[in-house]
Amino acid sequence: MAEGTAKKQDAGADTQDLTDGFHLIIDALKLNGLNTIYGVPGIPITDFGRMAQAEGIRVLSFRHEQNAGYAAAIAGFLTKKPGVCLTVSAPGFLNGLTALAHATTNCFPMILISGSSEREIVDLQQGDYEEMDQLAIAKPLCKAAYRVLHAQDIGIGIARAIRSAVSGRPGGVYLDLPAKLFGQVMNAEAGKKSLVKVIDAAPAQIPAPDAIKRALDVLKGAKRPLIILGKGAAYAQADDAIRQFVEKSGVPFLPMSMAKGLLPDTHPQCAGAARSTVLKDSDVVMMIGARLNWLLSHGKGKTWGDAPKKFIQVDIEPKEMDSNVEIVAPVVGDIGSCVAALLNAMGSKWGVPPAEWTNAVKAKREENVAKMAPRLMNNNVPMDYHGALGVLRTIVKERPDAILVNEGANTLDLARGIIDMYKPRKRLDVGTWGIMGIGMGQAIAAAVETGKPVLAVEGDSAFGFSGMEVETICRYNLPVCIVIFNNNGIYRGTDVNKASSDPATTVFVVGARYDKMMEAFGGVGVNATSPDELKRAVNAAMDSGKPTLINAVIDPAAGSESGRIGNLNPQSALKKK
Ligand code: ADP
Ligand code: TPW
Ligand code: MG
Repeated sequence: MAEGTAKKQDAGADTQDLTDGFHLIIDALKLNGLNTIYGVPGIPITDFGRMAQAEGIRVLSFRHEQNAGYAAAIAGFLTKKPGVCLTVSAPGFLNGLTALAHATTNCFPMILISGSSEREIVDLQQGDYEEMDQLAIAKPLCKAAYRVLHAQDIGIGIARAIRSAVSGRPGGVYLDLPAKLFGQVMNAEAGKKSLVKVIDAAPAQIPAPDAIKRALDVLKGAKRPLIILGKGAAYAQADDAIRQFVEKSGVPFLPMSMAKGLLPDTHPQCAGAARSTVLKDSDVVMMIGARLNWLLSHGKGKTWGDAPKKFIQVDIEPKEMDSNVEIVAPVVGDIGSCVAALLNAMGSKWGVPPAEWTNAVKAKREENVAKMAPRLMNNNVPMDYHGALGVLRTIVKERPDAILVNEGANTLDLARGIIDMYKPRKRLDVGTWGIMGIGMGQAIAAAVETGKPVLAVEGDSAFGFSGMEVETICRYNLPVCIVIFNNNGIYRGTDVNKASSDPATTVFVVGARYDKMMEAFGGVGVNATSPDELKRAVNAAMDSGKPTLINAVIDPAAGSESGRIGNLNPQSALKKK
């Protein structure tokens, strides 16, 4: 009997090998190398999860679909294969939908598979169990949405979902599987034939030679060039070519948050510590897998200074060009192919940028690094952000293979600036939307997909959005060390409500002990009040690989409103008037 098939006795004497929707979905996923599912069980997908596990798929059960979805999204970023999230109908689907929208926004390939109720009842709005027209709701939030009604279409449905997620600009795909589909039976042989192994799911997109020449001409003419590497460049897994290109060009580079480590932050050309200078003073900027969105002030305004600028953009999405400012040299293609073509066309006589510029960038960078150094070595109790992050910075330097997950406001902005990264795709964070709540989902997927130890540096508020997943981390015994920067609240723990006895909207229970949460599930909990205690606890956790949560007590007055983006608060516009 073929794998994944059920033998059924006909009423007559002859027997026929049959398969069903359950097994066809499992076989289709496995055939395409999708061997991990992140989800939450329930009607109508409980048995599917059990069967998938029995058939060798790793099925990780979460406590909330949103966290499973964030896990799937980041699995997509890390592996270039769609991360799969599995949910029940209506409420489970909606819980997973935030993560699907997040994946689409961040250009991560992901497939949200949700069970759904009876089509006939949903469409007549007759009030089925968890009734909802999920396909219609998912559509505006993802790249593509499909529904499979018949077992013989499962192979095609999953193939379409995979292609849509990973080809071109990657993103989220919704796959709607009505309850009835799972139990549909069909001939096993015909079922096997109906499955599709997707060939070349993300075909190379070769840039036009003219576009390459135009880009290099602009770059060559620059007096003060800058390369900005974004998370699309990290996603592309063209690490060697990118490094060669940057080094051969001699151009200072600025990594966006999740592109840190593509080249080490300590690389002589890294301009991370001279960010405002290079954005303001550069005359030609080449973006590789980075968008000119709010994170880069849309390519204009004070951040970019008065000097006229020319932009070169390397991206797989043609519509991205000119989205915010004019792009004088668009290079459309996949980053691996584009960077290879650039390298090739540079030839052997490529000159480096004027020393006046590269020396100015270097001087600014050294000045800023020197200014920061003493603050990172402070031993204040209670700890401030710099004292605590100084310790974590050294730990990451000593353990460059570890994956850093990071969310919060001050906890995010300061950690991003202070903790140097040394290898590609080791820094995972809040992404394009600045989402709180990605932490535990990302930590779990990072551990599962890479097998490397994970250090999650979390604001106390940020952690709260996905905190219950510490049970998941303990249940699967994952090598995750969570450090909570506990400043008693959002941005600061010092706000006072003068109008009533209710606490202010941004403060939490004073002196909370998040470490006890971890102990409740058999993990290691530590309360750390000094940089020394923090260092010892993190090192012990990283050495042992035991699930650990460290409650790092941070001075509640140390942070600032909204971290580095306080200027985006509407109130700050009023104050300026
Ligand atoms: P960051 O937030 O790091 O600045 P963004 O998410 O804004 O990065 O931009 C990533 C860009 O990378 C997107 O415009 C996306 O189309 C592009 N991209 C993603 N993968 C590839 C790839 N393989 N080749 C080319 N471009 C890619
Ligand atoms: C899904 C708004 C941005 S940052 C933040 C919130 C609630 C928490 C900051 O406090 P934290 O960090 O984590 O304790 P720190 O070090 O400054 O004290 N809901 C979502 N996403 C966002 N971004 C918010 C709310 C927000
Ligand atoms: Mg906080």
